[in-house]
Amino acid sequence: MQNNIAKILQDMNMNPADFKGGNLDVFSPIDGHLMGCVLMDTKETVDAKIAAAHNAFQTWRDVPAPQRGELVRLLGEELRTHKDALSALVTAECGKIFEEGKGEVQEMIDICDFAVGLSRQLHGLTIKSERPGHHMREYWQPLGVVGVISAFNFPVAVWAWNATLALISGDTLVWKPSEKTPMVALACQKILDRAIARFGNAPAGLSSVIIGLKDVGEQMVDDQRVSLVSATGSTRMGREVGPRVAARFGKTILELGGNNAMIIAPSADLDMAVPAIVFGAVGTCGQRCTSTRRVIVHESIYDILVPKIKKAYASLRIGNPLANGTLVGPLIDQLSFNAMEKALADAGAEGGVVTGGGRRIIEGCADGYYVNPAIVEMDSQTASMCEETFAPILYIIKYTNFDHAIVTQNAVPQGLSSAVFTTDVREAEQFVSSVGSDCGIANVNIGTSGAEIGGAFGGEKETGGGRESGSDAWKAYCRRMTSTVNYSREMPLAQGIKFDL
Ligand code: UN1
Repeated sequence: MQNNIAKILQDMNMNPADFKGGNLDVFSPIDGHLMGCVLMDTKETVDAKIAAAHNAFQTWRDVPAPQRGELVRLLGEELRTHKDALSALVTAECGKIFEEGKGEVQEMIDICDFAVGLSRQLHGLTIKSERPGHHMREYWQPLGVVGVISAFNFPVAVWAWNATLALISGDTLVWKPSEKTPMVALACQKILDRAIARFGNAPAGLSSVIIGLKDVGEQMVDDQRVSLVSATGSTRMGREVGPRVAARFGKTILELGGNNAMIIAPSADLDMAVPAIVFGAVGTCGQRCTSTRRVIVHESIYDILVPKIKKAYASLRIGNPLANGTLVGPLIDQLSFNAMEKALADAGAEGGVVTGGGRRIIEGCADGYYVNPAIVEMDSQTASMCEETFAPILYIIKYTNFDHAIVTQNAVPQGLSSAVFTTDVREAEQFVSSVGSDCGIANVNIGTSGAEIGGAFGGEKETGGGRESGSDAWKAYCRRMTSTVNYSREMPLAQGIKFDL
């Protein structure tokens, strides 16, 4: 494994020595070995990086947006060159299977392409004025420094969603990655630095990484110079970050916990539903914020669907995520494993019938926390089903009435992703109607996870309400300006007010 890492770093022209001699140990979830030891930022270096980003903003905001797009285009090229190596490092550091690691880097490449096009499309509105000889317009101006907080489970794509949109919008960046995945963040910085070198004249301090624990993140969150904090992680984290940023009137994009459900209707095509359920529930070892956590299945097909899911679970290849053919890698660490065990114990106490669960020892990876993905059959939606446990636990309950299934789906505090499997057009349309799913993502005949970058990504309620990635999410990285221009020779007031001097 250690040799693998050295080879991966070499493939990215990175020096393994850069990851030694620091004060933050990085362990691979694959086998628990010490991958590296990186240097944490101090109060002073965090301050210097924010100051540099703030300075860089003064010039970057004035670079024409399509030129800013050129930098992002070069970043996309560098990512294409280093896709396999970066994907392998993602796998080594966060444990997702190599195929999903590549998918994550592909999301980075896709958002680069999207942002390059967008850099020529940062358009505002023209609005008809009520006054003669007046033009009213809306501009989207650069906002400032964007602080990104990202989680271990999508350690590079989430940064790219934010960074690319911020850069083309004219913003600069400071990134606080999860303390569990600092190496991939430093690798992304190297890759961006290469693009910046090719670009030629980007201001110093345009984008930097700050490494450390909670205190480093808090310093960034509280810094007045950081105009927008885009934070991805737990609802608990969002509850702290949101009010702190709001207290200084900063902006936030919060992308927090999910508790995503699939409703499986009697007319569903089960050959499609089963793989979608299984990928949704066990992909990334159940550690996506979009992971499928609940299946709400019509009683008439329960006894057909559940055995099919169990059969698929029995054939899952669990093991080293770098190995060919593995479908389920390890959990991130022991704490995650403990949380899974506790959730399963709670489910049992609530009357759930648990299949699977428990640790699985993988040869050559004895210190990794591999688990048997679990299925919990419940009579109704219980308290523990309303919590997000970042692990492969799939709760299954029956429904009799479609309206009630939607109510059950919505009756959790989170509101990220949802799906219905049905071939009944009425059910499908109801699900995406105003009285349907209350989530930010509502899919029909597609699973809850694996969203494309082209749509706005995020969710409602305790998921935080933010939107990243595609559609018009870029507007959150901009300052909206309304401008009225009087090109007449009169000075009329709005609302017909007379104020004759
Ligand atoms: C996350 O888990 O934080 O939709 C993001 C998906 C991925 C992104 C997940 N495109 O599953």
